[in-house]
Amino acid sequence: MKPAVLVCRAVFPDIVDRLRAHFDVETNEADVVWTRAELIAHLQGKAGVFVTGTQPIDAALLDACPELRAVCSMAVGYNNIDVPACTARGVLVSNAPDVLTETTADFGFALMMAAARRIAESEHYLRSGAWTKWSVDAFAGTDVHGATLGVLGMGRIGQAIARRGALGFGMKVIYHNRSRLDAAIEAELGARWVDKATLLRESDHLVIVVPYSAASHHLVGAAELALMKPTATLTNIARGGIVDDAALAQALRERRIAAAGLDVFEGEPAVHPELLTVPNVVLTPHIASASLPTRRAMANLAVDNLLAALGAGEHAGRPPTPLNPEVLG
Ligand code: 8YV
Repeated sequence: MKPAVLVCRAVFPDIVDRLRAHFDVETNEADVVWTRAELIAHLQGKAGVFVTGTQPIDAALLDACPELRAVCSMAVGYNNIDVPACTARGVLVSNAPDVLTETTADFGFALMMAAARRIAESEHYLRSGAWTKWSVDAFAGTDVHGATLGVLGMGRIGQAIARRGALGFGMKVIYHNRSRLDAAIEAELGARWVDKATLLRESDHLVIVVPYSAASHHLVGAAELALMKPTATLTNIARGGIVDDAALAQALRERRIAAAGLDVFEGEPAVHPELLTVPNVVLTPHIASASLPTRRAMANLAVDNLLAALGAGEHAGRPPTPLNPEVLG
């Protein structure tokens, strides 16, 4: 009998077919966002599950699904998965790094530029019919080229954004991260490590790219926003909850910072109501990795991992991007 696996959300059918060649596959063609109880019900008898960045996989769920052997996500961020709980139960976990780095960095840069140059705000103005004459200072924003780019979290995506800023836009790059980059990478990016307060004080454009964890919850709140320049922008493409959205909305309304670009939100898909009414923020629905080729690459990588974790396919027994490889051996 073939092992049974579950694909939690609607995924490119041809990519799901790669699983069907080896497994009995249950899919969610209707793309229903299952409750926890529904997810547990669908997981009964399944040896593997394909998840996205939103299905919570924790100890209690694992205990309710004792046949589960592999949890393979098409997201790079894995704060929805309790990896130690999986490891303790011998369940392999994989994420989907690298394949989305450049696409996500492109989007982070676009959001930062849109905030700095007031693109969304001015587009809404035009669409509303309010544009009746050209004016010298209408929607005058802040420059990106030559400005100081501050990167909070200097992993793969942070470095790709820094590279765009330094090489493409002549920006001075400063960053804050728990660990410093190698000197050679700092030199290539022209990036200087600074403490968090210096990063907040000196950045003209702050881009947040840290993973979410208890330690990064509200890493940027009222106190941190108070350190920023009134002309600065803040862009968050990491996870909701890293920025205190209520404090950010207030800072934007009071023009204590100039503008923000947000792709992720606390409690998304709900968005803090104050953010929906302040004009100087660009809001997008968690789409930083959403180019078609990249979303397909992410899904294919999750499938590669699921096949391999359950002993099928060309990488059988050797998932390409495991988070807890110790369970394999
Ligand atoms: C995904 C993401 O779109 O990879 C991540 O961590 O946040 C996004 O790129 C989403 O989570 C897909 O599952």
